[in-house]
Amino acid sequence: MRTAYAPHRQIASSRGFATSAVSSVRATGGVATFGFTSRTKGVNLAVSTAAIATSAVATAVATTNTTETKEAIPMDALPFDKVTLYQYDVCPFCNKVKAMLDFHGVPYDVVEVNPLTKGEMKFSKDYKKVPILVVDDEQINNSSEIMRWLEEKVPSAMQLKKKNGTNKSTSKQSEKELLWMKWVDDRFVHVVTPNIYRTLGEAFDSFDYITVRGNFNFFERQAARLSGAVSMYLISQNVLKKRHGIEDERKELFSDLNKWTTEAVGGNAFCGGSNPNLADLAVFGVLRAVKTFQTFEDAMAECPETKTWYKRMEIEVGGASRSDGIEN
Ligand SMILES: N[C@@H](CCC(=O)N[C@@H](CS)C(=O)NCC(=O)O)C(=O)O
Repeated sequence: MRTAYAPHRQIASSRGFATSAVSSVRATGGVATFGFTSRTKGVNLAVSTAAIATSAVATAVATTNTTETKEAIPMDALPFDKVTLYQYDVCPFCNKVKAMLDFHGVPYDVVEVNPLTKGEMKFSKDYKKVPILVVDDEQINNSSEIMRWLEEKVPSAMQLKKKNGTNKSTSKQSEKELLWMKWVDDRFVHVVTPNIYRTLGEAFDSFDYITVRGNFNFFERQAARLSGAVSMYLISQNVLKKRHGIEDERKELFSDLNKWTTEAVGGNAFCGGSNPNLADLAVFGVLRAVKTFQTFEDAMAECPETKTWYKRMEIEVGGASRSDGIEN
């Protein structure tokens, strides 16, 4: 069955981070993200710090390669025809959405947005952050809103829940899922960010990634590499950590991950019980975004419970169902 959607109806989120579109080094303004913009000699140098994460250099990851390609849901079985994700490749919020799409095997196109010009997002008049998901003619903004929207629309998600019975959305379970999803957006992302800029070396590693996976022209790329790492290191130390009350970023990351596995996952396989719920996918997405960085390696070494849960999630999520064949 196909549903007719209103053209580009926007589902705007009221709970999104308050970063401005031309964000963040207005770092004082609400950089809750891996993304920032700095001004260098009049050039508006926006760098997806989301970049943070995935260096194209596939450094040995403390996980096994379990990402078998999962069979994608045939488009015919879905209530829509075309799914396009506008993203910065390693933006943690975009990675939440990719985890969701991959988990359900929904085929999707990816448009890598140039963070300087945002030319690819001209169609979006008021909302200038990523991720944006366009499904046929409908635009959905904000990672958590997108995940919820997909959960309602993608039949396999519902079937999975019915079949197993353990993931029933009782109000208690929904509350738990909501609580931890909020924790990811309000806390976890902000703990991961300063970790990837913890030292100048780590900040440079992060920005090396941008030069490989981000959508920059040659000049933007060089500028981003040179100024991005230093800027983000300083911003992270002087602004982000203070804003989120973080002293020792590694220590707090480990403690947050232990909190996640103890309180959210508990004695179960997942926060969602025997199946992942949206909170599992959100935490997984944020971690997968940084999987080639020292932060991730340290976290897996220091938090064995998280490593076990992450491996379980890797199997559940499977390979990327994006149409360009690039792994997430
Ligand atoms: N609450 C939003 C936050 C999205 C967000 O802040 N995205 C960053 C990239 S990581 C962004 O687009 N910042 C604006 C910019 O780069 O200009 C969500 O969950 O989707």
